[in-house]
Amino acid sequence: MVVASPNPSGAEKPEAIELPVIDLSAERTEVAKLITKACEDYGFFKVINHGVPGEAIAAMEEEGLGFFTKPDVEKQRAGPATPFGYGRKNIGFNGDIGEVEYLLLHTNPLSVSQSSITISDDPQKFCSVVDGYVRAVRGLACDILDLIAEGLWVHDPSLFSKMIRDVESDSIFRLNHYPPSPFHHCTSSNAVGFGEHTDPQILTILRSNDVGGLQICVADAVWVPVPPDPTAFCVNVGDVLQAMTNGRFMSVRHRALTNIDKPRMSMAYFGAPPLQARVTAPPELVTPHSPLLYRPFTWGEYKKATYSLQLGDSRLQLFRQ
Ligand code: GA4
Repeated sequence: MVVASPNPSGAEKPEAIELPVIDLSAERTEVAKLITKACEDYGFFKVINHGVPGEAIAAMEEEGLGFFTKPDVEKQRAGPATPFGYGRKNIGFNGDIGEVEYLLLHTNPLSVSQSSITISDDPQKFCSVVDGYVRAVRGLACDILDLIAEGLWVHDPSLFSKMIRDVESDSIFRLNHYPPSPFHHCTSSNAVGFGEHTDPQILTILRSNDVGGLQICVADAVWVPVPPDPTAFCVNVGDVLQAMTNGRFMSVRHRALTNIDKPRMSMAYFGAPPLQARVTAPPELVTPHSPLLYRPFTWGEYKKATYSLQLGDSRLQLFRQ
């Protein structure tokens, strides 16, 4: 079992932080400013009044729980994750492990319908629930990306959102289930469910049940818990957005720990460009004072690098110029 590395010795246990909470029903220009500031200062924020229907969330949660409570043999029929499908403990292809089981799906409807055959006894229902949820969170991600373009004064207001609206978008959807797991006596640490990493894509829209576990890494490697909030979505900047904002936004490291007594289930939508899309910062964000930080690359190239490395590796570094 992998246990959480403690914070630097002598440091007190960090208090949970309250991420910036952004009310999407507030005045647009103000919201754009707040989101941009949150992306610069934290790389993470929460949104409320997000417009994702409660029924779409509840139905997705029910499908997820329905799957994870199935007997092992049945779940294994949807695996192994290559990378899509059901996975357990193994993350990626380079030896990363964690106390987690998951379903990883491509959001393309054809792919969802193929995967659902082994996931659910009612594949059609499963597909329509995933489709409803993914449409709603994709809409939310696009709204946020348009607000970001506004907040950054980028000329093309849909510069970021058009990448995930594209029918060829390589966006994915993940359900993570962290079964309760015992406290590690020797180190007094919780087991690591999903090890530290940054998200490679543009933007992640995450929610969980009422059980904590998410931690984000703030300056000097201090891990700070983010309390669960099922009424909100937690949004974070991915590596591609860090590159496209020429390093103005940070794709922040985060991880998930398990709990001793309660199961955590999270659902994450990762908005990504099409494989052949070119990723680079627009000229407005490149100045003599902030020259282009990363060489232009395609999402396909970046994804290949991601899968050739381990979960915790700093892959964006390889693209520095
Ligand atoms: C982290 C973010 C997403 O969950 C994910 C993960 C992917 C996987 O589980 O297949 C990766 C990981 C994630 C980054 C490094 C590589 C790829 C596991 C791994 C070791 C689906 C993604 O896109 O990148």
